[in-house]
Amino acid sequence: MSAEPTAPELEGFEQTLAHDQRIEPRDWMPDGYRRTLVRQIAQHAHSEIIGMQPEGTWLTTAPSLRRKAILMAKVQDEAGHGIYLYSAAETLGVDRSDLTEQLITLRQKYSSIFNYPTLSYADVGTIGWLVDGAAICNQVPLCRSSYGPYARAMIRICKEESFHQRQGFELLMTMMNGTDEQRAMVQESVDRWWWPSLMMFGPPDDASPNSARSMAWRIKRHTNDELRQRFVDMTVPQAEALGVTLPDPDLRWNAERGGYDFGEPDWDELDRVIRGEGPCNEERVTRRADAHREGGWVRAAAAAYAGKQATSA
Ligand code: FAQ
Repeated sequence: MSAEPTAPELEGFEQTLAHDQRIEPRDWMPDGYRRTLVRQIAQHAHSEIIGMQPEGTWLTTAPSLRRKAILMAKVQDEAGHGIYLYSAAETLGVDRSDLTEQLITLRQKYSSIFNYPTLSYADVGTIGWLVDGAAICNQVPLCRSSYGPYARAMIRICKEESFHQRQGFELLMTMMNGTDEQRAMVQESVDRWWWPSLMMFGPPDDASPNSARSMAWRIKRHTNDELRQRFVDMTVPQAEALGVTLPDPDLRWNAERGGYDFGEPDWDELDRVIRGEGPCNEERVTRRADAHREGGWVRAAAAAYAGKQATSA
């Protein structure tokens, strides 16, 4: 773990990357690589946990038992994703409780997307379709990330996210086949979530300070703009199948480059949301901090039980 590598250590690290093999927790790694991974994995874990809140709002008012059970399962899956990711981060020598402390004291970030409100039940479908859809686009390449525990966590997460995306699409399709009022709810919801979904991929490449280093280390496999383009290309035909319009007058097929041209997201808005000035930032972090405090007795009881087991073994 030394910051000053010996020549064979550095050579070993670089060879592993060059052969597209995985770096494992026991392997030597540069401090910068470790720090970048902790930053990204912690942010990702926090996003999964905070990401339970927007949809969680609809658990008590889902329109049927079936919809409620589906939503409950999805929200629980997000908790599981957070836990796999905190475990992956812990293999890098950090502690989950410290990471949580950094989140609730605003020293670590989480995805901008979860700072928008869920105003109608259609938002549950739109989050599944667009937000989980964007998450899949971003995360499938992370299954080949150079750090073993992160890449392995992503495999299971992606399988579940892909199921989430389908349930969102199915929910929206059901509503689109319903009444005029339901169709209007879906369209209104898609209009609100489209641009924030594009912002999930991060700032444009020329304003992304971490991308080049993370790509060289093979933590990230594609740039923010490449993944955003992939998402748009994947989503436009799905929007057509649903019968909704995407709120972008500049969206059109570009036959020459075999992809859709699209308008520029409002990058000032992304900056504001990341700075903590989005519509729900305060509410989300306060709720997370309250839940952490109120759950203190559960952690204490679990630790006492584990201690008892260890002494009686
Ligand atoms: N929101 O230099 P870059 C999900 C920050 S999980 C907030 O481009 P990087 C599942 C960035 O951290 C969604 N902050 O950074 C689900 C950096 O700040 P720092 C989460 C953002 O790391 C679905 C600064 O801006 N997914 O949705 C955002 O190379 C439904 C400069 O940016 C992941 O975390 C943003 N959108 O690329 C759950 C995937 N974008 O740290 C519930 C893994 C950028 O230097 C319901 N993460 N920033 O202070 C990644 O792929 C990358 O970290 C990026 C950003 C692409 C997010």
